[in-house]
Amino acid sequence: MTKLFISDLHLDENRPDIAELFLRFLRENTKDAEALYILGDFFETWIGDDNLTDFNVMIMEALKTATNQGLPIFISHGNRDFLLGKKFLNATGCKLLPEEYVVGCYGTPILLMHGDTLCTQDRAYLKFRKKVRNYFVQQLFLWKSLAKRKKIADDYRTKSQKKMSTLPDHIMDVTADEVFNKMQKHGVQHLIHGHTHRQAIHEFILNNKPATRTVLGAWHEFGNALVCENSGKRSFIEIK
Ligand code: LP5
Ligand code: MN
Repeated sequence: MTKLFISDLHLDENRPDIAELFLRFLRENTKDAEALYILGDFFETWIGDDNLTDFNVMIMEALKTATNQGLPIFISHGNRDFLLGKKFLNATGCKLLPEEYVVGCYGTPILLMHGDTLCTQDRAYLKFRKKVRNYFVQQLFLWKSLAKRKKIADDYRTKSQKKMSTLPDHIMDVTADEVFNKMQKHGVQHLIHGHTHRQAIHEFILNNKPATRTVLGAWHEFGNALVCENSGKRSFIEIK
């Protein structure tokens, strides 16, 4: 038995190749899995559950087929798709994870997060995040037409891309102190997150005991997933 973890697929109709990888992953890599965890930024952007494009419907149907066949799928909000809501969850059978969630992994408690809130040096982003995670700001956005919402999301993306090209690398990475804070808060020795796209398993000492921080990679060129086996082994697989 295994538990699977993926994030940052950034599914987008302009990249049908990534969607194809994901569909293949569902068909071929989930046979022994007792659960799939998607830790945010599954979609490139999500402007509301009513944006039922052919592409979005095709992905939602694939999720529905998988959950119907008995694969529990848990999904967290990322900084691109935090508007995934009840209608999406009802249509797909996916369950929404809270921002910070401790999963029992064959006897080992592991903290799951998207990872954006670990980047505490990125003050401008945290300010932006506070604004767009406000319930009323979101309702105002959702009242707009799909065309207007798409334009706003595209503008955010352009601004974000411009800004990222000027930021030093370390600002966009997690802050070590914040990683320790979150792990201490939840009393865990292990953390899995995405967002930074810097795929790795970092090993360190926390409270005089071995600890790990596993960073899931993005699916820009090929897919990748972390496989946690019931033997305790944790490793990455590539989906090509
Ligand atoms: O996404 P990524 O990884 O490239 O960069 C992130 C941060 N950027 C973002 C923005 C997203 O890319 C785009 C969001 C799309 C949302 C769709 C729904 C819209 C709903 C809106 C209302 C409810 O998250 C980036 C980080 C980076 O990670 C590393 O951690 O640095 O942060 C930013 O770039 C944010 C800037 O610092 C501030 C942006 C200010 C935008 C100003 C307003 C634009 C006005 C346009 C509207 C008319
Ligand atoms: Mn992200």
